[in-house]
Amino acid sequence: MESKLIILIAVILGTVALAQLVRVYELSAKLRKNAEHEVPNRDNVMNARFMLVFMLFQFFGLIYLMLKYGWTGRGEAASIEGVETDWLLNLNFVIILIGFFLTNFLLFYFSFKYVRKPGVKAYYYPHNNKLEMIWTIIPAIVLAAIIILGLKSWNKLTAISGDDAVRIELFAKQYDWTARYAGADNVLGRHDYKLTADNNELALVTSNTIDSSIRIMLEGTSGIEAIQRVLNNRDTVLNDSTMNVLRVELSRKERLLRLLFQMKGNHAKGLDNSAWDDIIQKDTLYLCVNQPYEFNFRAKDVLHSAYFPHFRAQMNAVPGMTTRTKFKPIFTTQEMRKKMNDPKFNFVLLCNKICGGAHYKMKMIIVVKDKKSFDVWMKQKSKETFGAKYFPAVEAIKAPVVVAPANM
Ligand SMILES: [Cu+2]
Repeated sequence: MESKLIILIAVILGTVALAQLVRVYELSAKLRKNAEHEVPNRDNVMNARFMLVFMLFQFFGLIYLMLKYGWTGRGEAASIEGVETDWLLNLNFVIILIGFFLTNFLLFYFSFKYVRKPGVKAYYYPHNNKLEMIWTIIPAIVLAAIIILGLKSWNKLTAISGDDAVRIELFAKQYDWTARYAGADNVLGRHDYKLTADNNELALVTSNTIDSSIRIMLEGTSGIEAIQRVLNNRDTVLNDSTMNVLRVELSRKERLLRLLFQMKGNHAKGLDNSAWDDIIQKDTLYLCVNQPYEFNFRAKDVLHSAYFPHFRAQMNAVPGMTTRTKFKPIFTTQEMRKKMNDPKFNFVLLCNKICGGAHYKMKMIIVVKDKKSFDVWMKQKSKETFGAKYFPAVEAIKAPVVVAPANM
């Protein structure tokens, strides 16, 4: 508080002192019989030289930084697609650098060269059609080329992959990533947010998960039957507002139950296996070098953005829709550590949208293994399928006898 007051007083006193200085300058100019607006030639020439110095400072500063940090400061791309994206980025860099040197040279050198000289009057030159054409058409062509090349590459990156690509889903929520490998059949099981439950975090659709959700909705601790019991209990006296809250909750749950029964009716049991063999993986994403991957993104709550800086890939994860991108890693984590001369280096998946308070820690380590050690890991991991982990006795579970009430 005290320091703020001192700063405020200093600012006020500084302003007063500045005003007084200006006043002194004006009065002294009057004494010297100079017009106030007349800038001495000496000052003009000095400013012109400063223009030149500033230009050289910018140019050499940029060149120095590029020499020190690599000319775009990005390091080597670790995927095939990344190499192509880098090519596009480099092209943009070249164009920007040409623009930077050209425009800044014209701006600062001409300010120096055409400094006002006593007795010389400026030539009045208001318009030139040819020049207008040149600086409209050239940037238009350059921009069109950049956009067309970018769109071509975007379409390629977001198209559905061929059968050689392994499919992985990345599920984003505040504040972590969950990966889902498509399993033995390389088909990701379907999902429906209405099935989100403790034992089905990713809301995968199978006959059993639908039945399980129906059971929770009906018989769970805050399920329909529990609410009905409270409402029908004559021994407890509830006030009107509590009754209303319970009734609203009941009708909401009944509506959800109807939707679940509808889902059950429409569900083809044949699709179950595509979800049962999926493998859910948290914290670290393991990839195999030289294997093409197709990533599908989903968000549970708000917008997130999956950002793989070393693979030069980025894609938004949007609630209510699935987005997609792909890449093929070309270096293992070990190889990259050697390249970067950093024994602790790791590839990462980051969230690149400010998605909430703990956004900064929404990160997943990516380990790229060689084929042999990846296969060893996958062999172990493939026992932990969605079915085995969350519905251990899938085969044994008989379709529970849950019948839609007649009025639904
Ligand atoms: Cu996020």
